[in-house]
Amino acid sequence: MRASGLFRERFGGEPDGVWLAPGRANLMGEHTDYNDGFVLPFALGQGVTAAAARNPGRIRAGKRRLTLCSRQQPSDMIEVDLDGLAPGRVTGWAAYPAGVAWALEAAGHRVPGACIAIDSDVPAGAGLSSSAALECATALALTSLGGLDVPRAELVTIARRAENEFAGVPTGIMDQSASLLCRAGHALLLDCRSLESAQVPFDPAAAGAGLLLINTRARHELSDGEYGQRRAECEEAARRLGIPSLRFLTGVADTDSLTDPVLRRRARHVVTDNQRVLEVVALLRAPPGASADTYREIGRLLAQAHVSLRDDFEVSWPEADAAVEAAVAAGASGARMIGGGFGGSVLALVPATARGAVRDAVTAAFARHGWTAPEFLDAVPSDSARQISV
Ligand code: GAF
Repeated sequence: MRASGLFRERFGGEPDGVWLAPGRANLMGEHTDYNDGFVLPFALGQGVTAAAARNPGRIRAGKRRLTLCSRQQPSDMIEVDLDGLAPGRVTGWAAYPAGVAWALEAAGHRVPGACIAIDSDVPAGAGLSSSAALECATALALTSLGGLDVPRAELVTIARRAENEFAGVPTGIMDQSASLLCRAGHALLLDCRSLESAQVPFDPAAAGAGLLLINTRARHELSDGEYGQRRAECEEAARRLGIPSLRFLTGVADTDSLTDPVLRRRARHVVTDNQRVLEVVALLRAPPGASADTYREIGRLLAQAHVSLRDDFEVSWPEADAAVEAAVAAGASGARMIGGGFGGSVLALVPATARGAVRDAVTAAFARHGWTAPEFLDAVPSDSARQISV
């Protein structure tokens, strides 16, 4: 409850409540969300915590304000006027919570002035959706403090709008959906076209396996242009194929008419990754329940997905390739880069008996390259955003 401690230190008094929103890992379906495709993320045990209180005492000159501080940015105390809030007015990390307030108001929900203290145990820049978690924790805090009854599905679109239009980062809808809709012991199958979702039982520990996240410490930024370029390439491929989005591809053969080899590779990744999502879901749902064999098959699909992201979508990076290779050589059933790419984390599916060997092998590979040692986190499919104390 370090956010409550920070609240007391910086604002004095007790928060009215503490809300937690998790980061996410994605089991399958990368760069498919903005192509109207399928994704299969799960929420992590790690998350962003917001300790918050309504602050009538801080309403000066009739203005409603958000006052924001963060344990990760200790020198900041940021004041945001809620009246007249507009994209571009707030930059840096505070753009995410301020953007949520803006998007809530744009959707017709009047946000109260509030003091919010933020803490996080999701490593930033590790491709684990710390930004979406910050948005979703803020969204729950502001709606609860304001007595606003906003359905989760609407909060997902509000948080995404904050990221796209206020913070100016052109993401899809996966990360906010994962943070707000996932359930412990499950992955979330989301159809990004219809926005229908389903909970898929996902409990590798019950079959003697585990999920290891390897933060390669190569930092990734979604705002640096490569992500937007991939989006644009996918849109161009769909336009040349005469379909509304790459979701409408039914198989690899449908990409043959693309004469541009780069666009053909991008489209091939999207169609095959959509298929892999559905294959993983079928494996997890097959009776009598997921076994060690199921997880070996899922591992095989993870390995295929990494090759597709590396060679067809070209979003992998050297540390991720080395981590995947070392993890699989040391006994992981499969591993792949997750998230937007160009930095961040690898997800490895590892039999419990091989966990130590995989960690050692990846650490040794990084040392051989002279790279900063990787960070390892256990990924346990966890619950979505919630209030954790009153
Ligand atoms: C990032 C984005 F935020 C998601 O919307 C998604 O596109 C992902 O990269 C790639 O699958 O996490």
